[in-house]
Amino acid sequence: MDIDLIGVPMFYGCDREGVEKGPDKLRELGLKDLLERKGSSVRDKGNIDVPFATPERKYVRSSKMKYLDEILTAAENLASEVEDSLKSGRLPLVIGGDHSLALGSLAGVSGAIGNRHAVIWIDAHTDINTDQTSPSGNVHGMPLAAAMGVGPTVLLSVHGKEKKVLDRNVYVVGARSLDKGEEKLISDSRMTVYRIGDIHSSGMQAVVEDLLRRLKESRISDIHISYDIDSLDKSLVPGTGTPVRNGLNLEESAQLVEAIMDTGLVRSIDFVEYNPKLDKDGRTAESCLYMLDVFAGCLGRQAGRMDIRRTGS
Ligand code: HAR
Ligand code: MN
Ligand code: MN
Ligand code: MN
Repeated sequence: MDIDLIGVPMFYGCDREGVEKGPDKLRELGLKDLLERKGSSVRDKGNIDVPFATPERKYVRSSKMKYLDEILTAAENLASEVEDSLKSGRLPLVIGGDHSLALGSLAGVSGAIGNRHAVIWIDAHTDINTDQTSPSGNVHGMPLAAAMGVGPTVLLSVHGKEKKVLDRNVYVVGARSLDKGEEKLISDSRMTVYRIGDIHSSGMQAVVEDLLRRLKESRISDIHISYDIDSLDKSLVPGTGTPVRNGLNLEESAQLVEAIMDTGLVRSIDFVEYNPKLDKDGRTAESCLYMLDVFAGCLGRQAGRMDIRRTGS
């Protein structure tokens, strides 16, 4: 696969420093080399521009969404990069940074592909809060709602006003830490949520089969994966801002990622929430590299450029 590596050195969406070092740390640990060894051709586009801000900027624009201006600027910059990569037939691999970057990556996907794609959100959280339901004001808990057209206009209007994905084409896997407003949105929408309880009672294989069947029934031809490392169990990722117990193990996560990747329909990927500053013993880096190796193996088996044809949204 022809891959564009794009770093997003940003912590504004989680309001906890260190996660902005994620992209450079993963480069230092040999990410490009890893992808190339497995057979991909990689162009490192570097880090996107993220405006500098001191804590005084936190509530300047909004009392409910921290660092809103900075996050929106970064999202616009990222959306353009992702859209350009897709239009040139390359797969954008977006490395965070916190999960608010998905506002930009999903806007870029929608700019290039339209609204026929599916989003698979692998996460302990569903990230479907709005400014009204968020308990924290942290925008990394809001991007998936915004992408589906739910939330404040300002988050919905990144790189175009249309919905970035249709709720019936949204799948969350690994969820186990949800807020009240998020539960309400799940029951009011057509999104699919595979919770950790479902996964542990039926097994990952059954979840994967159900997911693939639904994608097929919906005639999905393009997929975006948004991989939040806190989907993994707390013990595997101490170096992330909001670790949650009772999570996926590496085998389950690899099984899931391989099944999705091997559809051959994945066009773009986010890999987010690795915080090197919190990773005291290197355990989290190890887990990240394990999962990136899984992605790399799948990507390496898929040759060349992608053919993206835009449909109306
Ligand atoms: N649901 C909580 C909030 O909105 C925490 C969500 C954030 N954590 C993440 N995102 N890492 O997946 O504040
Ligand atoms: Mn997340
Ligand atoms: Mn555009
Ligand atoms: Mn999360």
